[in-house]
Amino acid sequence: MTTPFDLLLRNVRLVSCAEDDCAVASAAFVGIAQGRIAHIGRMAELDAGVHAQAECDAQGALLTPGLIDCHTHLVYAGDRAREFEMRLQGQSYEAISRAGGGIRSTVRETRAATASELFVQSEKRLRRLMNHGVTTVEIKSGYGLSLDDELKCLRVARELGQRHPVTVRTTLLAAHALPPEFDGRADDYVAEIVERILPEAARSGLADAVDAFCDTIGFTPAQTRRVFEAARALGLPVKLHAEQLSNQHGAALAAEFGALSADHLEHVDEAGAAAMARAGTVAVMLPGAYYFLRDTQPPPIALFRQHRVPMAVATDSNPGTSPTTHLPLMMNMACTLFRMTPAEALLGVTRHAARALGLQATHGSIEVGRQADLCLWDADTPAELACTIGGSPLRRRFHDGIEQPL
Ligand code: DI6
Ligand code: FE
Repeated sequence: MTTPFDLLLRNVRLVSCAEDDCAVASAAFVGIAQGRIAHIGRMAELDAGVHAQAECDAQGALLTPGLIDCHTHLVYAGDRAREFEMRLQGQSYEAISRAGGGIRSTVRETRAATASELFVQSEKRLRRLMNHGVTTVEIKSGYGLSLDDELKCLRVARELGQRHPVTVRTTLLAAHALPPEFDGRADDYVAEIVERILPEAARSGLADAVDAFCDTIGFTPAQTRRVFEAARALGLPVKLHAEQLSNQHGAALAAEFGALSADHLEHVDEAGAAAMARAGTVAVMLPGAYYFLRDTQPPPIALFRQHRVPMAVATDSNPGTSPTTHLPLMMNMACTLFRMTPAEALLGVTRHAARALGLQATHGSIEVGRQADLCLWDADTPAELACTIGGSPLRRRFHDGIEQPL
């Protein structure tokens, strides 16, 4: 332990998330240098002469990796409270969507907003996410649905990451819904995505991955395949909104393309889960959307366990089906609604969420050499984190080894 630390966290209850059981190591210390984890050990072994620029005595508080929200639609304008009322009066999400509401109503407002208006609205949501422990967030486009508007949203997402102490990964989701100017011409819109939007997003370096919504109110498996082929040709990894409302065999399609993740998956079958396991595709659970749509078919957690498909948990933060910015609440819902264990829920917002973003070599666990993104909680166990409904036991948050004000 000769290197001096920039920061030394003493006396933590450490959950590294490097192991599947999320075991807690009490009386541990973590030394940080140059934004990375430099040393992990037991307090009893801590050299009294160790030198650190800054120190923090955690007094036994729980230390976890910083939380990773691996599926959000954070950049949009307006809200959909009116549709919430319509659904309370008995209209279904699909019916509202088919009548021109749903995603399309957010597209109208997002197109009308300037980049700086979008930035201001989205920044509020980002701050809330961060205040609940998020240090890495994936942000999708998908409410622009034209070349200029999709790029506008991706630029806002990138700028959010540049102006705030949080790591942002962007995903192009041009295949989210059919824009009105392409009514009845879905294949033409897919051609627009494949020939213009995707190449421009790749050329400008604005997209880290490509996603599509493969469902009855989204795009067909054949159209999704065209988007995936174009992404592959440009060297971009893919993800998929799959099997949310019906089984389109999207999970198997995603696996065929070595997708980072397939997300939602309420209606996935065993062949889909097995294909994901073979491809190393992460299953992203989105209990907020399940709850908000009052869905009744939970994703087959037992099947994912049986096939050893890594499970992540995310907010799906969006105005229509999951208007939330509370990732610890999603951990609670993953347990109460989907019967995941608290350890699975914690791995779902740390190590497995990192994998869903292709960041498994650097993020998602507390191990020497990893990014020093950390959360200190007023809690003793992972179960306490997952047990809270909507509170915020976060005490301190570190990004790149630097403490950030809450
Ligand atoms: N599935 C979802 O849950 C969100 N997008 C998607 O493909 C919903 C987006 C919205 O309703 O605005
Ligand atoms: Fe989504």
